[in-house]
Amino acid sequence: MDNSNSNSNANNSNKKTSKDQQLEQFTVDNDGKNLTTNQGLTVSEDEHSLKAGERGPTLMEDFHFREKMTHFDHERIPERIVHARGFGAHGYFQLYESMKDYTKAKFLQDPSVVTPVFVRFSTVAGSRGSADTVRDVRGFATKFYTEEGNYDLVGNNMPVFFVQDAMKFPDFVHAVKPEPHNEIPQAQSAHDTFWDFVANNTESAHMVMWAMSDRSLPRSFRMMEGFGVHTFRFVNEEGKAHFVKFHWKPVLGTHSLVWDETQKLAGKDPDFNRRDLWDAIDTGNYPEFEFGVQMIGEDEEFNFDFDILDPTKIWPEEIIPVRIIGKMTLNRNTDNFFAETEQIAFHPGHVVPGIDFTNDPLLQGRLFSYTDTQLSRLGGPNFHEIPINRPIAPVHNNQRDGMHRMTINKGPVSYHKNGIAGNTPKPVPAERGGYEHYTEKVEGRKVQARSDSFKDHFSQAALFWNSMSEVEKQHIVSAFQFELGKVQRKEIRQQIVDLFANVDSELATRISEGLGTIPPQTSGSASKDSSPALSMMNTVKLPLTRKVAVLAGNGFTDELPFVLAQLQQAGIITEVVSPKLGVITGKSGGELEVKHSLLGADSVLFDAVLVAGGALSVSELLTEQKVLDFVKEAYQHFKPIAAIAEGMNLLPAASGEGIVVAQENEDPKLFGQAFIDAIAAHRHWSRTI
Ligand code: HDE
Repeated sequence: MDNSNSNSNANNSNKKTSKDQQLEQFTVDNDGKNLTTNQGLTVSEDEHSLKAGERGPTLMEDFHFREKMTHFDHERIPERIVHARGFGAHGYFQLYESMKDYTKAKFLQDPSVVTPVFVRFSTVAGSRGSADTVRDVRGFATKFYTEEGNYDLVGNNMPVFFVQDAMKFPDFVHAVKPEPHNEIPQAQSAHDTFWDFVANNTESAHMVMWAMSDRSLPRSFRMMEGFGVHTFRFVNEEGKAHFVKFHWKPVLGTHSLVWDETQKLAGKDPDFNRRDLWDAIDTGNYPEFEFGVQMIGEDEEFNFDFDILDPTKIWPEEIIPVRIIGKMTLNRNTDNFFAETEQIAFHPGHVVPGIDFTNDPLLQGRLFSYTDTQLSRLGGPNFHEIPINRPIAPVHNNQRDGMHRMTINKGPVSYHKNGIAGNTPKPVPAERGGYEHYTEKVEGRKVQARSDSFKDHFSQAALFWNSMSEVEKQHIVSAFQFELGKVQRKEIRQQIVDLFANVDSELATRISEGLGTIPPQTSGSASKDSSPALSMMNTVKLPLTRKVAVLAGNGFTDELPFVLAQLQQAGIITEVVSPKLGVITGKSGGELEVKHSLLGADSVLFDAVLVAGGALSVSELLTEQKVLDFVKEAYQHFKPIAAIAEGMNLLPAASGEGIVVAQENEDPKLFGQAFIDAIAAHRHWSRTI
């Protein structure tokens, strides 16, 4: 496909990074090798255990059997307490412009420097084996392997969070996870304890708006934004600091699935988002994300009507623009899911000189939690030695021993200060690259309290609501209704309706419809502010890598191969779906390989549908009753649908937005282009309203 619009740095896209080279030392290829035990002993038999007689008991002496079984018995490690289900890939990051004026971070100085990265995307609430397409926040964690050590940007696909203080995180997670008495429901917020938490913790209101929006149903990991959420600090060479918020902007734009589709996908392809990422990288359609920063001076801290330390607040992009400073490209799939994606250990406290923290109370708590959790998850304090976690920068210190220690530290010295080793390893002063914490002045009494400036829980929830298009608003209302419909306790449903009246009374009234609740009595937020950047309607729209189901049978007409070539030229993926696998032959003898039988394919697996022309082809398709449902379902999910000539007999509507029909003798090129435009538009919402 044509990647020219997106991959300006094609030279780097297939080059091995320093991290790739480091990992190669640990990579083993068993292909063509002899079978051995873990002690390197070549074995002669791997199917039959050692027995006293062919029908006798297995002998303790069979060390190969015992080793094989013991290893197997211990294959699992605890899954992450949150973000258990994830998917990762390797890549690299490169700057567009030097950020020298703002930060001394080495990887943000020079546009020619290529920094290796590993990214892990995740859902939050579900277990490791849960479905990809559930309604949930997505994790977006990036490890930059910089020359100065690892920098982890451990973000989400939503810019705010449910709670303001880390003290409340275990409570929030307990509420959203399956209920403890029966471990139901899996990977769902649609249950009593989650909504009871929301009803009693009003600081969640803004994040709940995001969670009920289509942002929780990403079409692809490649099509979602990423946010650092907290306010961090950039510190430059002179020691001057700026507050900074981090953003990832997907080159393909931010796009979502629809709710009905996600529920079906959870059964049809629980790995939908994983597969999409894997396939994209595998076929050279490398996912790309631009890196953006919002910055404000230290002296501007109190210039806003929100507290910049409050993680339930955004900095509206219209007030503080996002400056795009670089791009990340993901260009290599993992060799081994467990070794890489499962064992990677992120931590917001992994920083480099030039990047520092703020007193955001959620961030402060995270700085404790992440190392702590790895201790039990990865079995001890040496998880930094696991290949995927190793920095490419050298590691020298006096930390020693512990479970699974791999490094063989030489010599008698393991303490500082020392005379024997000339007082090495030695600290390096900040002027020469040693990390120095920002010397922020702090004063105050020890209190367990929250600043009054954190107490506005509704204005930005209203800002979000006000910024939505009518379609997005309707989806939010439906999401609330679905979720609350699953809540058994009536009083919780009522509390939520009353709570969201503080955000917007129209929103609360609409939620209330059909829930058996009393419509809200209060009048709603006074805020009428909006931020166009929050609406996904204003995102980038491209047809690239969209997947089209091509419904065709034997006897398809000549326009089809022509249009397929045109779509492929535009970077669109086309897959033929037919009653039977194998090859189908067109009217003029051309052949097409069938990728899916109708039995194994479903419209939810595709972004658009194209029905071939030809009376024979259409009648063959109609031998499978399912074909009509296939097209109808795509229509109901607002997807672009195109048909060539007789193919239109399969469409549920002859015309309308996102329906493209090629009449006989029409120039197929014009038809193809109209379909490409319809695919780029993603969905055709006028079908709802
Ligand atoms: Fe996390 N979070 N989190 N989180 N988080 C974890 O660390 C935690 C928060 C995020 O792909 C855990 O290694 C606390 C916000 C991602 O491996 C754990 C608080 C944001 C991932 C943990 C938060 C995140 C995690 C579980 C509130 C967006 C997956 C396993 C104070 C900015 C990383 C692990 C991966 C994972 C704690 C809130 C993002 C338990 C205490 C806000 C993307 O340490």
